[in-house]
Amino acid sequence: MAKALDGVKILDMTHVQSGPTCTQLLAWFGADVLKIERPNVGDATRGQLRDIPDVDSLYFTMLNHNKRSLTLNTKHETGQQIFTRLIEECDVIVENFAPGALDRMGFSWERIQTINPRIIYASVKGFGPGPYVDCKVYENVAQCTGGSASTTGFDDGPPTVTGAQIGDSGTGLHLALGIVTALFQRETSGRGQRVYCAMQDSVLNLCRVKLRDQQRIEKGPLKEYPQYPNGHFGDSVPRAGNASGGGQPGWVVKCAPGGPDDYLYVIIQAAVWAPLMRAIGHEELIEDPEWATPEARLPKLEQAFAMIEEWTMTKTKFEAMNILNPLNVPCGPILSMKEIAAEQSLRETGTVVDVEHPTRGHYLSVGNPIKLSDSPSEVRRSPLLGEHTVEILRDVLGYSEAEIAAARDQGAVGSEA
Ligand code: CAO
Repeated sequence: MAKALDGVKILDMTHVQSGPTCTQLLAWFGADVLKIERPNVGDATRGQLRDIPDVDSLYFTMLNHNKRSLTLNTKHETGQQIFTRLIEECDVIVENFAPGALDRMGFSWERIQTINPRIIYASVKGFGPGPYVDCKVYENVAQCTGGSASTTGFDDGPPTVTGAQIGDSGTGLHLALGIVTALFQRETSGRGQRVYCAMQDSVLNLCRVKLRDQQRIEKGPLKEYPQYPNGHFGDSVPRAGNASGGGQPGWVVKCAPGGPDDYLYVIIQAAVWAPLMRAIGHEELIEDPEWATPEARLPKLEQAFAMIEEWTMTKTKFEAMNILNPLNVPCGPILSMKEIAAEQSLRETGTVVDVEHPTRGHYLSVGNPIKLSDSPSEVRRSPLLGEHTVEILRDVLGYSEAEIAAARDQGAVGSEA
């Protein structure tokens, strides 16, 4: 079956996590992603956090599915000629180097546009224009500067980073949308354009509700925060522990048998107050004016969740969920990564996939979380370093065997393959 991005060629200059997340998604939608890596070196993540000696790490394999790898020294003269030919052939160039790296290679946006006016040039950087524009940035720096860390954790603890890679993968997702949008606009304009996503901006976009709360706090206390009514509010959004970010109060409650992930997240949605109270054995509170309305409950949320917890501690998180779900109580178990890896329904939808790799054997990965009915995603293993160098030079650029051998002898392309 045809794929949504069949025929789109991506010149992939990305490394580590943010850029590769973006190009992997485009590859899953059918784009031909040509990953350019430094000869003999490759993406640094190939060697990071290795679990098997001399084998591409899971860090790399899980972010580079469905791509082809070409090793090319873009600072070498012949390498630059090849790179120029690739710019001519491709629809999109994506990079997430430190600021200015591509310019230092001699490829400014102006030059890239001259080589191919239809190309879309997409970048991830730590910051947008401003005082920090030249800074290198990794995940947690973005979480800290984008407003996530200051609003995550508990009131009496330090700012906390989250396990979700909202700076890296989150920005990669934003960038992918920018690229597809630019491809769409090119249909009418005939021109490429620059797409730029700053990690700080992407994290802030995901922290939108906290900027909402910053403006609310100036008008009075945030009543749904655990600090209300007895705690202290300063002049900026405090950390809210596990409180729900929306208009309905939620919290994490302990379940049996009390292991580190034996918890259930429960939301006391106004509409289900009565069945929830009936389920936990507190029918007397259903009509009690001290408890019956969301406003009456607001100052007593800690007590409300303590009552719910008394009940959940007598059940496993799944037993509690099985009772509450039919009552329409919004709730969800805290799932450990071990449980997620074993979850059959995620395997069936292709969200968790088992991938075969020639040097590492089988491993689990996250498949495409975006499901299109007319563009199925199959997950193909990540490429070995330089695995497709010859194939790309020959089939995409039309190089002869002699030209390929010459480029290899000069060190412009790698000799891994
Ligand atoms: N041939 C020749 N040189 C190459 C090359 C190739 N194929 N590929 C990369 N290089 C060069 C670059 O041109 C750069 O050289 P200069 O320093 O001379 O310009 C050099 O390799 C290293 O690039 P870098 O500075 O991007 O790499 P780093 O490891 O020092 O920094 C990172 C890593 C992530 C901090 C930085 O790239 C960055 O800030 N990126 C933007 C933000 C970002 O994406 N962060 C997310 C990281 S996790 O997803």
